Amino acid sequence: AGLAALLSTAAHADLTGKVIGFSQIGSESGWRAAETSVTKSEAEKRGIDLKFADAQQKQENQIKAIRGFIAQGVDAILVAPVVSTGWDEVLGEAKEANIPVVLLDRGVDASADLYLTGVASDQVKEGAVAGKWLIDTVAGKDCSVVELEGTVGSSPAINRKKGFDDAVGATANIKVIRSQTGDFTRAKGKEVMEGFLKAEGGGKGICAVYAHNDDMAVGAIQAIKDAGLKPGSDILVVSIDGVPDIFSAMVAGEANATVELTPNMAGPAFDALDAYLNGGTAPEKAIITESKLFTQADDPQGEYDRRKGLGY
Ligand code: GZL
Repeated sequence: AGLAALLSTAAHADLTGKVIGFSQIGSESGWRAAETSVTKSEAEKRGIDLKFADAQQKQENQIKAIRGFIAQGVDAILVAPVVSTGWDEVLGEAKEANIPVVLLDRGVDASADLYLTGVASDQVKEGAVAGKWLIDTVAGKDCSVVELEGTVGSSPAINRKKGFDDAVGATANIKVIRSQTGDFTRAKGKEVMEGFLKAEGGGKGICAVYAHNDDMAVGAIQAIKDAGLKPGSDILVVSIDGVPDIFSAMVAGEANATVELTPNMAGPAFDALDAYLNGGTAPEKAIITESKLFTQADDPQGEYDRRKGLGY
């Protein structure tokens, strides 16, 4: 038992004292806030000195932060890239400085040798799971859907749109009639949904709203109620993340389905860095996290209780 304990502390000790920079997008959603708090606690557990930088959703702030980490000579850098393009130069600078970079929860259109690995969900699959849920739920009936897209140019917005649109596009009865970005925020999601409702005769013609994250869905739910309609029944609500507030909406019958996204991307990232920095093991280029569908039939109150306090 002594040896095992020794080994396990040794394993954990491997990142003790390491200085790791984290360029976080911002705090645009409940999920993002949870990712930040989980990353901080995972770093704490491993004795990592985490340098945290919040970019307020601006790529130029992320690039500045990454350059600051390089100048500090950190041991590694975590980046949640707000959009997928424009990273080659700064990632090249990190590579030049021999500092491994791990991407969290979003991808980049840059050559794979510019980062050690990425930890993210299969975002196309998330959209497809949401699409399949709607196909099964409307069961052949005609259904006009409005879509609240994530941040323009972000990998989740591109991929979740592809997954959902391809799935429902294969049916004859489900049609996406309007699609617009709500930038992953509640406020924008509400505002855009208000526009959709006005444009569609008060919403009578709308059968469902698909939101690329729960926060925009929660905003849309408010807009639907303000328009005198019942979210969850007059207009079905399906989204992605699995944050506590979507489960409380399900309890109230105001949301129907969500595809869960773990906020713990940092755990696998730190494990990959541990193996790389201390054992020279290069990880898989992509570490894919699970996507699980939850509906009103899946104990939403219990799911809410389980997630409350997890940093959301
Ligand atoms: C997806 C992640 C998204 C979340 C949103 O991996 O990047 O960003 O789904 C967040 O809540 O804004």
